[in-house]
Amino acid sequence: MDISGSIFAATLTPMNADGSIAPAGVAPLTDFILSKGVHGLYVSGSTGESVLQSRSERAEILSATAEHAREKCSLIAHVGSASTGDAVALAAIAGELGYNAVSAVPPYYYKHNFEDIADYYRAIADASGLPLIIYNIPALSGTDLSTARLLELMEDDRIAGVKFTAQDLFQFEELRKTAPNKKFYFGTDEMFLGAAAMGTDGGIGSTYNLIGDVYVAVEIAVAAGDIDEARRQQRKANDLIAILLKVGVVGGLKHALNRLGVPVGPCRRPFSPMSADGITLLNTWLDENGYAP
Ligand code: MN9
Repeated sequence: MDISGSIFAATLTPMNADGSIAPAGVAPLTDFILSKGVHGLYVSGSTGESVLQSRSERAEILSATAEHAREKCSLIAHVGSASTGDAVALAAIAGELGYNAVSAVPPYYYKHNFEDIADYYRAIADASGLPLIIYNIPALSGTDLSTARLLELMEDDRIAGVKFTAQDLFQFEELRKTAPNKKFYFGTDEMFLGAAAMGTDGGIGSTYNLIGDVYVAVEIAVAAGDIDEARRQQRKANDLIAILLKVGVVGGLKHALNRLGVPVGPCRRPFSPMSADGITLLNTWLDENGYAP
């Protein structure tokens, strides 16, 4: 099955005031994201606070998203977990729900050897029957797969590519050049232009929930050879990202969307509410850039 489109929002998970999941919030959030021209959704990943959720909560969010968005855009289900059993169960659900692909971080917390990691990915591919995108995010997963190891995993036909959330554009370009039949999506929003300039199959990120149109514009400007416009757009994103990195990326994005009337609620603990200073800083940017309530 094909994964069409190149610009994917790594979706937030709507929650109620008490931190329980709010599947009813998925439809308005999806509609807001798609109204900005984004091509698809990457569901239940880092931005979705998935590691703070039970398997059944994640399944509910995967299901609510598929029901609302299956006919509207490409869907990638992130099913990665510390446990192969949980990842496999979610992968099977994603297959039944009509997702276009699954994705997974390497199994985390324990330091697994490469054979264990490869076995985990094979089990996920078997369970979903869908193309599998490896989610490489060494800063959070604790596993830094080398170029050679990523290429070794991709010898399996079912492994369709990599979501690359790291900063090494040299490694990214090497991977893309060496495995031209696979898809490589860049996941560090603040450097999307760098990846687009060197060549990428697309971008998947957290800030695409709010400013997806900016990444669409970067991609179009690069394709047109308009580097000045591409830089202007990336600078706009980076002004926001610099603030989000101070106030908290997921909490800041949820605050911005709530303020625009897209109800996504708070983050789940141990994430704490934003400080008053953080709210003022972020509101100032939102007001000055066309995201006032
Ligand atoms: O992969 C996100 N990474 C993390 C996606 O969640 C760690 C990115 O979209 C970042 O949130 C973004 C801001 O640093 O680049």
